[in-house]
Amino acid sequence: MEAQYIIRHHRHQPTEHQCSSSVVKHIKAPVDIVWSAVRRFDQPQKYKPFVSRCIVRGDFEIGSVREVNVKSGLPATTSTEILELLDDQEHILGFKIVGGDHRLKNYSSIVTVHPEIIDGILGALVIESFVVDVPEGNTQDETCYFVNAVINCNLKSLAIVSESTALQGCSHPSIDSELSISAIKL
Ligand code: A8S
Repeated sequence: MEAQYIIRHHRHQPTEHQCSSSVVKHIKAPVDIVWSAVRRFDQPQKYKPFVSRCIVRGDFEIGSVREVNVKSGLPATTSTEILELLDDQEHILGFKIVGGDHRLKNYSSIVTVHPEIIDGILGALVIESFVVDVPEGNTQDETCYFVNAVINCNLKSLAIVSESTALQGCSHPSIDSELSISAIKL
């Protein structure tokens, strides 16, 4: 299934001086909850742990541009990003990095969210792929390693945010009493 989604939605054509890869994450929350976080092009800080601030020009339609500030400690301070694709039916978001103070030139990424059953519950399969220039002085492997690490952190955090939202929406009496029992034990 994963391979088919990748073939269908995540086809990048890297040139010789680019690298391309994809990261997959299984999340125990319904697609709608995961997608509602992913689609907010104006609020990447809701789940991306390295983003400190984001300002958007435009009405978050295709062509909207966001100015992202990243937290200190990274080889970057700002990033200018343009929304290229937003499909609420198929749950696809695509953006490109068009500027900023960092080393990722010609970065383009696609995120898709698909329904999936995980341990018998309704979950989501998230796939994020990218293509980017290999910066001067770095190898293809180093570049992929760096970007994959950033995306892995983003998707781990997306899972935490979505799974906690999914749990909040489920107020089952037996769960509530179990929670109060564990509170007493503490
Ligand atoms: C994303 C993906 C990436 C963001 C990278 C790869 C970035 O925001 C960080 C460090 C950098 O060196 C480049 O979906 C840049 O946000 C965390 C500032 C672009």
